[in-house]
Amino acid sequence: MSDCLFCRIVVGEIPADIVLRNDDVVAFRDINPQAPTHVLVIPTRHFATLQELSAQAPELTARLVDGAATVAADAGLGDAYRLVFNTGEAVGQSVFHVHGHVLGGREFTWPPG
Ligand code: DGP
Repeated sequence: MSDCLFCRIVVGEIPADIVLRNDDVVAFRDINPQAPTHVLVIPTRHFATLQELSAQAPELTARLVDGAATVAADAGLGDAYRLVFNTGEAVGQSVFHVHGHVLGGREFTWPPG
């Protein structure tokens, strides 16, 4: 059994509110939402960080970003959403299976905290 939390969500060992699934990508609602829409988009294959993913599987990186756009469209966000990849513990990455946060449905400020 994998000890990666998000790999276990991919195979259904841990339940999640899944909003999109295909061979390459799974998207599910964040357990601790920071906006009315807060969905995590992950590749079904394990890569720890965005750097690893983009270096080893650039086409999958594109499909992940496309999955985020689909999630945003399905949530009715139009083209107004934020896509965040925390990359590294120092900036807040806590789960080391690459994931994009799709956030929307409220006002956002810049720069982020
Ligand atoms: P990050 O800090 O960028 O690594 O984001 C990890 C996110 O994962 C965080 O927003 C909370 C979310 N999360 C952690 N555990 C679970 C879980 O078991 N289920 C779901 N749906 N989300 C989780």
